[in-house]
Amino acid sequence: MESLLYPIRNRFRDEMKLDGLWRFSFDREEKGEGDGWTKGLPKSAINMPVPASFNDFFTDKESRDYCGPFWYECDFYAPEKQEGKKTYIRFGSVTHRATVYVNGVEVGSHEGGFLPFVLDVSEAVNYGENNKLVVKANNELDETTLPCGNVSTLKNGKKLVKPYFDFFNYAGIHRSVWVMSLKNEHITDYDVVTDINGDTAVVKVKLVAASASFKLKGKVVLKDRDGKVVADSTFDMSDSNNTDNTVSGKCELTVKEPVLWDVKKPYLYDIELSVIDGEVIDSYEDKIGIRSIEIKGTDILLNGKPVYLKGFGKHEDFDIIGRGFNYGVAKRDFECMKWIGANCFRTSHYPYAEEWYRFADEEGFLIIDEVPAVGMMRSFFNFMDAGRGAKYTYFFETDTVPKLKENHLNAVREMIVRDKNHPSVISFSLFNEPETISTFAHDYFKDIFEYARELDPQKRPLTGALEKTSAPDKCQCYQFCDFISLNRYYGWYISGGSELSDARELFIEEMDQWKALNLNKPFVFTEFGADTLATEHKLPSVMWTQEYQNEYYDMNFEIFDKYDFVKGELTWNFADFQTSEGTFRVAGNKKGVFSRNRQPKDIAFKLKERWEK
Ligand code: GCB
Repeated sequence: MESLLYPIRNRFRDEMKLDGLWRFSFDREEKGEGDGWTKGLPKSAINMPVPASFNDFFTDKESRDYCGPFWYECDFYAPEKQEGKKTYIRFGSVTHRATVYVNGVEVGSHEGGFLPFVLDVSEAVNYGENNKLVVKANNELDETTLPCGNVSTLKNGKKLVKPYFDFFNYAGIHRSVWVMSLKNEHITDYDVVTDINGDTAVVKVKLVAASASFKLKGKVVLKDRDGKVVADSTFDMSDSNNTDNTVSGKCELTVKEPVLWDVKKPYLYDIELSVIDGEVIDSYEDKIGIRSIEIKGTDILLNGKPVYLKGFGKHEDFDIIGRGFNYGVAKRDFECMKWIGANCFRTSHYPYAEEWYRFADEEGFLIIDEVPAVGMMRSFFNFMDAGRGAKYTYFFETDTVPKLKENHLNAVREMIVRDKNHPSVISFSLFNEPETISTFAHDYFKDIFEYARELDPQKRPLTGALEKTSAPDKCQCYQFCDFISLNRYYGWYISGGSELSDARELFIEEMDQWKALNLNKPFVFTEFGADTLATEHKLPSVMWTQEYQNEYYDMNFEIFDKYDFVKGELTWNFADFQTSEGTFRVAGNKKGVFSRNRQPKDIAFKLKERWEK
């Protein structure tokens, strides 16, 4: 795998963002290749902003709901001085898959729409000239893709994507694209693990470089916020990994009286990593936090102290730009989360743009980082069907499972490699609401969890979000989780409105069953919420009004507070968001605490009061 390090620029490294206006064509007849689009799009191509989803720019349904292949193109200049070095193109994400061409030469492809990929284009680039970059993307889903879904064909021949999940299937180049120039021998990766012992911390660093030479030395320097060196080490890069032509080395840095990274007190150290062959030949700079995260009994301990998770399940979702990353939207979201007293969010239901994690490191937020394993249940309304007790045990019994699992393992690997060094990331979530009650699901997830445990250098707690059918007496997968994550909608999908008192009884019944299992693990509510129209008020309340959202939350808080093993509440959802259309969705999912344009509903003030206590 190529390096997933976030691009930076320094004495040895160059990067150029290709964000801006690209050219774009739908490929309705799937004739792009035949017509030579790999070398450049036809004159009829239109303008398309990058990063963004293409869907909501259009004023016609056919374009918004387009399903199939679509193409992007841009030009970039490769300076002559970069010749002889390595040139890479790095995509933050292309949803859901992409094949990339430079000057008509295919340089690689990637499956999965929520994680970065990096392609070596050194041989395909013309230096001292303009180069044509073409991307063939595709947004179709099936039961092997992450997330899962399928494609149906209407009587008029049009394809329509059918997600098995409750968010709009936005597509496009959603995150920044970079051209990077690196030296032939360069740093490809590093891991950092911090052990805290009284007033000393040991920072263990593993450094990896693309090189065939065992003579290289590695060097790590750690500086505090004022730029003062607090520890450094020079060491041999003598471990080789022949499968990917890299060498690596390790060191341990002792930091006396470290300032720990903490919630809302996010102290970050500068880390400078270098490789030396007589002289420094490459370096990489980043920021790290010294902190510990562990589960002890029913507690989640951050730096040895219990922490209660308060916050949200979110989406990357906004008006017009869809799922495209935008710094302004992210900034507003962090300001809203700070205002309300939250300390945590789950990247439901896919890993977000890297900038979110860098932001959270700086702002002192905790992240449960989720892989795009959503829709692993053959149902468009699993949130509804679950309440009705429908049967799903066939999902993991089909011949599509080996491919699904391969994609799932790949996404887990890419997510952990990308996000492992962020102090904000306190847990990896490996699924959202799959079928978990069959032995097939058990065997499937056992392997997924083992793989993630082995990969994460920090050995963070692992979890997965369980829906209602994953009941205490039926679920065969909760034991893989270090803390149990429940998505529950008592008072919404189950006994809503005037039946809220029944919902309360049923909720208590289930919680008593979990309690009786004596798992000695923390429980976190990773979803609970009620659809609420920001325009609606009614006394007495009915479902969908702001008054009902308040009553629903009051009932849920009463239950959370009753069980001392409940160690977190992440409401569904931070903000209203776009979904597929249907009788259960009023132009989207309206469970937001904030509206889609990030203004508070009444419930926001109740949460603020509770969370600030
Ligand atoms: C769920 C899903 C989430 C939905 C939510 C809802 O259980 O995990 O993706 O949006 O319910 O609002 O129904």
